[in-house]
Amino acid sequence: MILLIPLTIAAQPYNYEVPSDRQLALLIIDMQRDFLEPGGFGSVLGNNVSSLREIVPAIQQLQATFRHRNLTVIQTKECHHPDLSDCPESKRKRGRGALTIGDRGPMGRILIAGEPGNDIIPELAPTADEIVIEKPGKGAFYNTEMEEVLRSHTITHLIFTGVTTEVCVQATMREANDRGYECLLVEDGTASYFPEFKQSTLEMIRAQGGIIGWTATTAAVLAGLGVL
Ligand code: C5J
Repeated sequence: MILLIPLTIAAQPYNYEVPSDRQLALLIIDMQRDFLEPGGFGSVLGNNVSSLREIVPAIQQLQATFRHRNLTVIQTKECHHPDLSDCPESKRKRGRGALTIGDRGPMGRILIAGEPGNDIIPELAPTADEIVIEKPGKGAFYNTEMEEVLRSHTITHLIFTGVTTEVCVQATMREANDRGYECLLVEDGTASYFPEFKQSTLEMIRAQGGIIGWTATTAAVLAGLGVL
């Protein structure tokens, strides 16, 4: 018999209730070298990538807790096929930097699946049995198996972490919300190259009674899971 453990997480704009921990998944969005290390996609777009590392310890704590409780952890990677058949020309042209998607940089071809720079950072590397969804878009539902994966694991509640807050994290959270998932964004588990965009995103999500979902700190999520 599987024990159903309900959870309550202290969140904004009000408590986040999960009927059973088995319905909960941790989503780690795009914690890839391409976004966190010099020479990757984030830096060729002109961003200072160093500040994004600040969220790594918080995500590590959540990842370890979910693993320990045998709860679902899903990572995503933004990437394209080597022949770029899944990359719209409009996306390649955007940014107008010296290098673009598919070009060779110091960590291999930028944003291409299988290249060293496209890997998840070693601190958060998935185990062999964890789910990693490769996505060609900003949202993780577009052109991926995300919905089938969530359904097959009977997941209804999603805890969001990763980068960048206002691009891939927010896009995925909005896609999930429209599909009926109950979404919570971890305030200190997400980062942007633009701190003010992160702050605005947190406020947008939880405004109007939680129009897109909830936000909470890592400590509150861990307390809800009975860890702290
Ligand atoms: C971006 C992402 N910022 N993972 N991707 O292009 O947010």
